[in-house]
Amino acid sequence: MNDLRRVVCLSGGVGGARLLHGLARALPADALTVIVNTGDDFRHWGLYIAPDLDTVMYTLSGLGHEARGWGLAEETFGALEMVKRYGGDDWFALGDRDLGTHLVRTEALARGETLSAITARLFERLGVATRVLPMADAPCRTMIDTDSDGTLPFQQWFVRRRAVPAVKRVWFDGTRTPAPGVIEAIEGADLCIIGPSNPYVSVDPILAMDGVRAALERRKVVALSPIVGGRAVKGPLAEMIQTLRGEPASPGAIVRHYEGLLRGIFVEEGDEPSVGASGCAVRGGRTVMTDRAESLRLARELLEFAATIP
Ligand code: FO1
Repeated sequence: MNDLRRVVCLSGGVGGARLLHGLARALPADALTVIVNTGDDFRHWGLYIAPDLDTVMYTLSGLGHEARGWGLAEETFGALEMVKRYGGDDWFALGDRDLGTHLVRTEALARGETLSAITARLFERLGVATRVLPMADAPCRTMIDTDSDGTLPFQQWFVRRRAVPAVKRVWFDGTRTPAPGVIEAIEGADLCIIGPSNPYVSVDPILAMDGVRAALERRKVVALSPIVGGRAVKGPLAEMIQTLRGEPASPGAIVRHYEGLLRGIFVEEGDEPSVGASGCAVRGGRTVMTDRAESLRLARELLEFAATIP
């Protein structure tokens, strides 16, 4: 583990960010590069919102709301109350302090600064040393074809409709050009980690960028399972696996979803048999991150496991 100089982690929001908090502490300061899903990004109240980047930023800076996983710990919702009184859109809860992030980012984008440059600046201002890259500078929106509600942009499906409409298909609308540094980071990595994020809506958008999957195929890639005992740690993943793959949710289904990409998967103790004879190494342990000490313990165990894989 100690000779790991360059580690890349692909991450969505809450679950991925919790692992990152541990990885950032388990690894030397300059060893970790994070590539974050921006398929969730959207415009709301005229502002550019990047939920997964912000979840990662607030978590790594220690400012995040630990139990909820997204947004800031010390937060009020006065602006949201006023929007509600005016009859505006109140289904997406932007906090008063969180609004500061969106105002600065939206203004910088309007001035022509790139999302990756803004991201680097905001993380630095919050004292985060980890290198964090958005998957792309231009928009690529995750779209959800549903049985009951037609096609919905991700946040409309996930937050507004509470992920209730059954998913028929997930697709990506927009750029296929990765942000500067994404491919180079993967190509230079000793180890690539896929965080415990939803493969369909958090990791696949990153894999859809030109050259990302091909670059990963040439590296050692390990994942932390987002499925524990047949259920998703958070969100609608178990139902999605059942409807989109026609099999029960399990770490084995995650391995098969990534189609040969994974050299190893770290799963909840007892879930090992689901992976079967896939050629993918398996290690069991405790995978649910209840607090920051658990994130660090799990990050260390994941790195130790990865070191055993040739
Ligand atoms: N998730 C919710 O379920 N409801 C919300 O009102 C909500 C607001 C919100 C505001 C800022 C932000 O950065 C994230 C927010 N999230 C909210 C989380 C977010 O939409 C999702 O968890 C991710 O997009 C999925 O990774």
